[in-house]
Amino acid sequence: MTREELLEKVKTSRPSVTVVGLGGAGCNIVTWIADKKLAGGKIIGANTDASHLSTMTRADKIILLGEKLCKGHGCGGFPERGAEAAKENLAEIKEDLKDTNLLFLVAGLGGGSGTGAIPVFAGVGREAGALTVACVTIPFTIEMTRREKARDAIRSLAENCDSIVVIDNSKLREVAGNLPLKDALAVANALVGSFVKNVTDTITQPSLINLDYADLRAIMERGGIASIGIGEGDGANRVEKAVSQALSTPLLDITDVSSAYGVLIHIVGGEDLTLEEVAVVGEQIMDKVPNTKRVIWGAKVDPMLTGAVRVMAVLTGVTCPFLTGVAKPAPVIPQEVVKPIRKAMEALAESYPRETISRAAVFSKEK
Ligand SMILES: Nc1nc2c(ncn2[C@@H]2O[C@H](COP(=O)(O)OP(=O)(O)OP(=O)(O)O)[C@@H](O)[C@H]2O)c(=O)[nH]1
Ligand SMILES: [Mg+2]
Repeated sequence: MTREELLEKVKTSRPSVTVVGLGGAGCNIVTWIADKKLAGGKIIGANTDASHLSTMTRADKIILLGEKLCKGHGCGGFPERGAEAAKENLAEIKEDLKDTNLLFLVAGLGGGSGTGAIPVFAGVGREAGALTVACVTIPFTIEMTRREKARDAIRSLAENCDSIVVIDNSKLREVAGNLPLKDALAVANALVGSFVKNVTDTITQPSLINLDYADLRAIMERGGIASIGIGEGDGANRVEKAVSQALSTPLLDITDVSSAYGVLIHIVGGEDLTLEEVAVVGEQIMDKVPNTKRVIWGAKVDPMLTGAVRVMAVLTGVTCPFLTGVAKPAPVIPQEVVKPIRKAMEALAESYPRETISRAAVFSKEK
């Protein structure tokens, strides 16, 4: 094979990534991703609410779901309507997803559009042979009935997705030292957004340490429920500190961290991040999550970050009390853990414009 042929091969073998934001929250999150420029991925916004969809000026494509059924007015918190609406656009959705290798479906569960449409999109993705990863938030405990709807939606997603990355908004608020609501939503959006962006960037762009599509598939294919944690560290042993924090404070309460099926670690550091620092991460994870079958990690340099490292850990194949209905008392998180996490979260929140959030349903039409 000549060098030119090889370069051509590299181009054509790059996995094609599609990110779909569904409903108000989903569209808000993918707008953040589009703002940060997603290298090597297509962004679609889909909603039954025409007015909210019209704000999605940076998406590669927008889909008004269920025009006949909802007339562009949203679906008022009814997931059955959201599902019906998405089915109205089935042919178009199939066409849009047909060549996708990796599909991210992003939504805030608990409303009508995102919650109802996400299993429909997942079914299409899986049928097309894409690695289908849902990234969802579950509503705050104050949104009681919405949490019930979210639980049902996750169960139905489990049948249609490879992995479902779940962030519990309430847990997020607690871990971050009880942030005000809007800040907590900003963090959730930036967190889900950076997960999608980091994974996409590392499999499509050269980084300090690359993940490839096959690695990701090994962890996320049929990975079930996944939980995310973040951590930040500086000074001596900064990578170790950040990884340990990220693994110990998942943003969805899980029954047992040590029994996760797979672990994906993503590290971002400044120009001073060294390969040696990152190379020890694998052993460290094996120590903390001893029953894990598969561990992968990627790292990238962000020139804006000096001295510190930021780590995101994704644990797949976990069980969580919220879904099984077996309640367990949440452990109290010590202050020394909350502080650096809060710092990382505030940095994330800063990257998210709050005015986008005020357009979401949570502030306007709770029943
Ligand atoms: N992370 C995040 N969650 C949000 C945001 N806005 C709302 N939520 C959460 O997501 C849930 C669903 O809200 P939306 O996404 O606005 O609902 P929708 O899918 O558009 O559904 P309908 O408006 O009923 O058609 C809410 O109950 C909140 O918990 C946001 O900007 N970010
Ligand atoms: Mg809406």
